[in-house]
Amino acid sequence: TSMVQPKFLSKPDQLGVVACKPGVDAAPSALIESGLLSQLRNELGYKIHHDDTIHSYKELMPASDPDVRGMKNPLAVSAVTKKLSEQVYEQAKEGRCVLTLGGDHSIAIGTVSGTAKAIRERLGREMAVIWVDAHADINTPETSDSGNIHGMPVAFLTGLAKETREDVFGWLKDEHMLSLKKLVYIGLRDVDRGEKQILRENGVRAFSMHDIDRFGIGRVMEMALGHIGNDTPIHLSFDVDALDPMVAPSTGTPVRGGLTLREGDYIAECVHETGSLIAMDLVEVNPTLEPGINDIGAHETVRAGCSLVRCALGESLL
Ligand code: 6HN
Ligand code: MN
Ligand code: MN
Ligand code: MN
Repeated sequence: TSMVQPKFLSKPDQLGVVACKPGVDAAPSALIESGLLSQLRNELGYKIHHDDTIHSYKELMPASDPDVRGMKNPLAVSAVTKKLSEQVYEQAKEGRCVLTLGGDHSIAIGTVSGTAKAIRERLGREMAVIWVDAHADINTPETSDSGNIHGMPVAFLTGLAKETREDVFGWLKDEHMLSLKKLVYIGLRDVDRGEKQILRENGVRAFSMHDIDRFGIGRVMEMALGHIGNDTPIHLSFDVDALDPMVAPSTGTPVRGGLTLREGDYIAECVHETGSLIAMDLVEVNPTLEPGINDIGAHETVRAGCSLVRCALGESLL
């Protein structure tokens, strides 16, 4: 066989798992109940480090949480992502790959900052992020129409959005940051005007559905990984709404014309093959948003999510 040798993990057979549900209540439990962690353990051979808790972080929720610069629930999201950042950091600094089951995409403020800090400390390197999503999630509070922080995580992680208030993401320091040069998008098809301007002005590498149609997913992955380079740890942040709503309907902001199941799995497989994967987020799975009948949509979405995770962690190796 052709076992992939992880390049940046000191404990390649060990997986840190963080399960948290802010924003989308039922997702981590649905993923875990459908057997995801036992599959990773029994079929892929991972030793799993998990506190057997699905964190809701209720203890961190403020009594009152008025908007700041138009952001909704700023204190709650800041406190939760700060805590999550510490949890992910604790796992990543051990040299394990870290899987986070969310939660809406605002949790990436926690996960990416946590791995970025751990990788800097352990290896003295800057990591890259592959953001697979229908959306760019790079609004600043000022460009956002919705005020929803799940549309802003990339802006905070790259320093495009800044806040001095410690309790409103001011806890994000230099060691948590991601370079805009080390960010690659795949699957974009619903990008706000202000976001397009940000992407253009900063020369961010982005592969839209149009690019996937033109070049095929194979070429797109070659180009995306080529941009990141061989010698860079990769954090994969996968928003399930990158997939077409026909195959993953149970999500908060579905956009038609997305990735097929195979294209999604292929992205995850290619990232696995690099040997550079150090963390993955699976976000925006929301089984309570049930557009189909008899739970079919929720079940299919959970199945698709599980498949993405297994592919990123090496399932398809022959
Ligand atoms: N997601 N661009 C829109 C906004 O509200 O800023 C949608 C964001 C969706 C976020 O899917 O993770
Ligand atoms: Mn997203
Ligand atoms: Mn999205
Ligand atoms: Mn939009």
